Amino acid sequence: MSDQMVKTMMEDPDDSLIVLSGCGTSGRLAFLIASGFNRELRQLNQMSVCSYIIAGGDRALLSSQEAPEDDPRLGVLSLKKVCEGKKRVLFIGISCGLSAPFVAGQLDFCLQDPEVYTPVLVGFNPAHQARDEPMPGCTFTFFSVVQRMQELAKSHMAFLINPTVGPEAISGSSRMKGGSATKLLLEVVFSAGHAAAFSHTPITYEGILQYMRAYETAVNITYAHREGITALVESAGQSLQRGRCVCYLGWGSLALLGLIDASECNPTFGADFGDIRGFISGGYRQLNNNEGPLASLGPEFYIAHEDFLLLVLPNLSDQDTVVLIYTHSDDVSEVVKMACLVREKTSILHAVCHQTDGDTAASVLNSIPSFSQQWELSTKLVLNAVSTGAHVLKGKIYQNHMIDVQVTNSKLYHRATRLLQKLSGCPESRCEEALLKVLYQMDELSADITSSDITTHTRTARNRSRVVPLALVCLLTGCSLVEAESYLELQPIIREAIALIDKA
Ligand code: S6P
Repeated sequence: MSDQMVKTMMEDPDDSLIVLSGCGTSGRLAFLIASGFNRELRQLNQMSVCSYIIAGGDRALLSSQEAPEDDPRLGVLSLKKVCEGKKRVLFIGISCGLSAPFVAGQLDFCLQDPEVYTPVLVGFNPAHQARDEPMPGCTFTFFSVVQRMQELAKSHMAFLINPTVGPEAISGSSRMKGGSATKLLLEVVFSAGHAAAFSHTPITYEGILQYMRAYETAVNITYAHREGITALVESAGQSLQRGRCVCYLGWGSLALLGLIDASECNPTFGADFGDIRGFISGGYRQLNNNEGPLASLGPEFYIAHEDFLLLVLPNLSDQDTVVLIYTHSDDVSEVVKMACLVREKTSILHAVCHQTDGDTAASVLNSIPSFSQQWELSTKLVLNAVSTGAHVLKGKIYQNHMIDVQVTNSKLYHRATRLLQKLSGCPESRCEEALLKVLYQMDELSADITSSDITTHTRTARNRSRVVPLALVCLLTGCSLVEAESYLELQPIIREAIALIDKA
């Protein structure tokens, strides 16, 4: 049904708008999908009909901005702004865990004005597991919003797309399965709406199944390259273990997947922005984001190949890994030129290259989902494996959990506390206390600190690193914060650091 809505919107682009919105990786995928869809429409000389919203604005496309996720009012304000003057809005809120207050605020706003807004929620938790925690300044929770949507879904005034995709390979890392499922599902919905609006192809169950199967084939082909992916993960892991870097140099829309994967490493693994970096041929011109060039915000936002050549390449050594990401339809001579320049500095050079087997131009153009959508998914899977695998090798995963997670919003604060409980076996109150001691860098907590709210704690967390590993070492060994810091400095892998302390 939501694909029917997409069709209706496309037939009346002047008064209609499709808005995709999310936080963190869900917002980045909103950007990727909306941009891809608008590009397709432009190629058909049609008006763009899609907009994206990412919590924290465009800087969140490339860097970690976790705090705005907690703000439902900010979500509403940004939604009102993009929808000004529109008579019909299909709002697609993405929250893999059915948890982001930013998205809950937007959905609640849509539910209050059904004449204009049709809300769709995309996520991968069963509805009864939606977050039921009070949000600042709100009378509703994510869960209560989901309940209202379920009611309206009966009369097709709202839609809930929340298949269960199973647990993530690394607990909590919704960027992987959740992110891939978001891309796949929404592209299927959009492709079906698109085909119905422009080539009068009726939307059928079989048609949808066929789109899904094309993605299934893309996934199977990708994982058939096991050896290649393993070699890539090993090189990237070695580079990170040696304190060196991994650079993704991409062309076309595939480069976006590199930028996205790199940007996730900070909040997910506590990585430095220089550890894994993405660059895109054409820089911001190719990115075509709402707010335009962001390079003035600092080196984290230097994304063009020229920036790589000027600022990164001169310092590369034989221990850095470079990955070229392109398709046979990109300017391959440019790729070769880049490969030669990189080779002068490092021999660890890999390529993720996509092409069709014995294709004809027609099959490339007519495929639904398009080849570029399938290549994007395939690239996402490979790069997710590379960055996750490399961080596993670096010791950033402890018992299948992302242990060095940032504690910069309420979801992550609760996750960190639960993680400490699970891994240390200590009661919740002791774990939270250990977390706060690391955040405020003191062995005894003052009453001022213990009575502060989570927003204050998560704000303080912005300037801290290795918060959860330090708290865990303190809890498991009973050592002081200063001792834990010095052991983790000597041995960043928690298991080994604990063994060192036990031996001492
Ligand atoms: C990705 C990372 C975050 C989430 C963001 C939104 O691995 O965990 O950046 O993308 O917190 O999560 P959700 O559940 O609302 O999609």
